Amino acid sequence: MPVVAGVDTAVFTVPTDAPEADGTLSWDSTTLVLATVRSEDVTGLGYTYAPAATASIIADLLADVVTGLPALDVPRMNEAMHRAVRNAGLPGVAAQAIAAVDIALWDMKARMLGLPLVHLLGAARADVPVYGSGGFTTYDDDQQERQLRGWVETDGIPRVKIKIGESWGSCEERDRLRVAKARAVIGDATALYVDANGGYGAKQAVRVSRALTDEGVTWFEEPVSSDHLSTLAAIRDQVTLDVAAGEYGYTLPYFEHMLASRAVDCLQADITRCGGITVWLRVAALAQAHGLEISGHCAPHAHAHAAAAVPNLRHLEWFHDHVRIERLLFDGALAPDGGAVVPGADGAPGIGLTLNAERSQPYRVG
Ligand code: SMN
Ligand code: MG
Repeated sequence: MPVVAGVDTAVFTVPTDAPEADGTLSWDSTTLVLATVRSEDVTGLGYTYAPAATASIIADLLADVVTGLPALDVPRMNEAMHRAVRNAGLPGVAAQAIAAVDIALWDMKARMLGLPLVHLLGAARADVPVYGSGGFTTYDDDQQERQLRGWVETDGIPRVKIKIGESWGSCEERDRLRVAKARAVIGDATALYVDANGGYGAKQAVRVSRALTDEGVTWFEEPVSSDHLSTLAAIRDQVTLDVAAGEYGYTLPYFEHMLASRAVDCLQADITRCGGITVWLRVAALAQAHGLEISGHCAPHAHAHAAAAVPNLRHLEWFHDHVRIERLLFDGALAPDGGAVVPGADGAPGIGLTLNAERSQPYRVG
C-alpha cells in the first residue's frame, strides 16, 4: 500500500482586476494557498483562499500527520488532521489548511487510480449547474452591465448574483437601483440572486426583501450576519425568496446548528473552508437529511467533482475572482456550457488541474 511521502505548500497573491467590495468588506487582492501531496511518483494538488499563514499551519501542524499514512485512506488522514489542530483551534485557518490538504489527497488518490475524481466518488448527476457571481458594490453601472452580459450572453449562464447591503446597509436606495438595473440588463428569463454579506439589520432585511421580490429576486444570501441564526430564521419566515447562508462553516456541527435552527432554505458550504471534500460530502448529507439542497460556495474547481457526486446539489458559485485566478494559475479549468459544468468530461484524472509554472510564478509570494 503506497504511503504519503510529503506535503509542500506555495502561496500566490493575485491583484483584483478592479476594486472590489461587498456589504461588509473590501479588498484589492486575493491569496490562494496551494497544498501539494506526494506518494511514489504521483502528486495531488488542493487549495484554499486564505491568508498566507495557512501554509505555515500545513507545514507545522499537518504535513507530519499525514506523511507515512496509507495514501488511499483519505478519511483517516482527514480525521488525523482534525485531531492535530485541537489546541490550535479548528474554525478558521486551521480548517482551511485541512481543506487544502484533503483536496490534494483526493486529487492524488484519483490520479493513482487513473480516474477523474467524480468517477472515484461516483456521480449522482450528469452536470453541475453554476451561477455567475460578482456584481461588487464598487462597480459602476457599466461594469455591472458588462459582467452580467458576460455571464448571460457569452457564457450562457441563466443565474447571476450581485452584492447588496453596501456599506453595512447604509446605501439601501443604491442597492435597490443596482438590483433594478441588473434585472433590466438580464431580462426576465435569468434568475437574479443577491448577497448582503450580513450588512442589513433584521427589519431592514425584511423591508428590502419586498423590493427584491418585486424585481423577481429568488435568493437572499446573508441578509443579516450568519452568526445570528434565530434572526435569520425569523427573516426566513417573513419572506418568500430563499434565504441562504453557510459560507463561514468550518466544522460539521456548525452546519447542523444552522439547519436545526431552520435558518436557511438552501445551505451553502465552502469545500476550501469546511475541511475539504471529505467533510463537504458529509455536509451535503446533513442538508439532505433536513430536506434541503446544498450550494457550493466559491472556488469552483475545488468543488466541481464533489458537487457532481451529491444528489441534493442546487448549484455551484462561479465567482468572478476565483474563476479568474483558477484560469490564470492552473491548466485544465472548466468552461460552463448551457449554465453547467461537467467535471471529468475531458477524462483528466483527479480534479483535473495542473499548476501552470510559467503563469503562476509572477504571483508567488511564499
Ligand atoms: C464572498 C466570496 C468571496 C469573497 C468575498 C465575498 C461572498 C460570496 O460572500 O458568497 O460570494
Ligand atoms: Mg456570500
